[in-house]
Amino acid sequence: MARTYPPVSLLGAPTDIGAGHRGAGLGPEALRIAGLPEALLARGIDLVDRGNLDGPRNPWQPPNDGYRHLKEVVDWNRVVMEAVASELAAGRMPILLGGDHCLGIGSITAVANHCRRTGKKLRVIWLDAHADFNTHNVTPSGNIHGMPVACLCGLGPKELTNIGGSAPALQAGEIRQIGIRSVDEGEKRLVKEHGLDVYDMRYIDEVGMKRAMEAALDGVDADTHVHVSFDVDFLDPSIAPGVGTTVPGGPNYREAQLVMEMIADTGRMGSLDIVELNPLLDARNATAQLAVDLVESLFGKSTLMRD
Ligand code: HAR
Ligand code: MN
Ligand code: MN
Ligand code: MN
Repeated sequence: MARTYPPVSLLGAPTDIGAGHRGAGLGPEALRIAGLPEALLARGIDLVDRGNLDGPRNPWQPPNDGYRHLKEVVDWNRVVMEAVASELAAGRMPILLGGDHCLGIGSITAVANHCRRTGKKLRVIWLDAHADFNTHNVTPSGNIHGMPVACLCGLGPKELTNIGGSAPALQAGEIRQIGIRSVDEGEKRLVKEHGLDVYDMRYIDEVGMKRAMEAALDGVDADTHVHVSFDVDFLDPSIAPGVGTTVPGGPNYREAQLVMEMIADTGRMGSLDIVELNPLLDARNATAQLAVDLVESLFGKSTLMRD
């Protein structure tokens, strides 16, 4: 049976406020130019592009007390959280076009609050090369895009951990991380302490992507809201060079497709972030085009034999 999807809203968040390289702020436009709206419309999805959100410019300052641009990061995340919340309240599926991954704080806080309000279970599928579980004490960079998962789990400055009204926004048990292959020393300790469920590349090499995704999606049922936070640096840099922090040894094209197809098969995706795309580092927008291709699979493009 062909699936039907809820109406979708595209929300652009053109900022690199949490990143260590400039350029992720151009991500929303690169995804549009790569044909994201048309691709979803062609799949029969009821789609509205809300255009771009507005927030502070990037002052490009060094870290202060272990955080770069904390105030601006908070401002951007408030804007994102409110926009995502209002789409969810209207029964729509928000797709956040980042922007760097610090925006996952606002996006996922809004999703978590929505799930509490509606009594849904939440499962966050975090596709990334990085665990993004740094705190200001252990961060090697001060870049807040390395901290969103920690903030969501209650570890971080109160302006971010409490952005949705109470902390933590998320229980560690609500998140599964896939594709991880770069975790800083202090960050490793925190990931273990907090019991994050991590399907790292070693695990994927050993058991295969199919079994990793079966484990990550285990327990997803009709009452579950699946949020996908797709950091484009999840992908192997040989197929996705257009990101600020490439890490070798990521999923190849087929593995990435399988991830998206298996998520699509659950029929439970309720919200999505596409983050860390950096068009200034890309080769003729190829990484954006690949991201669009993979998002089509998230919306069931490849289910030919299973409909
Ligand atoms: N772990 C490093 C740091 O915290 C690099 C983080 C890079 N982050 C992202 N998001 N691209 O996953 O500085
Ligand atoms: Mn990330
Ligand atoms: Mn990353
Ligand atoms: Mn960091």
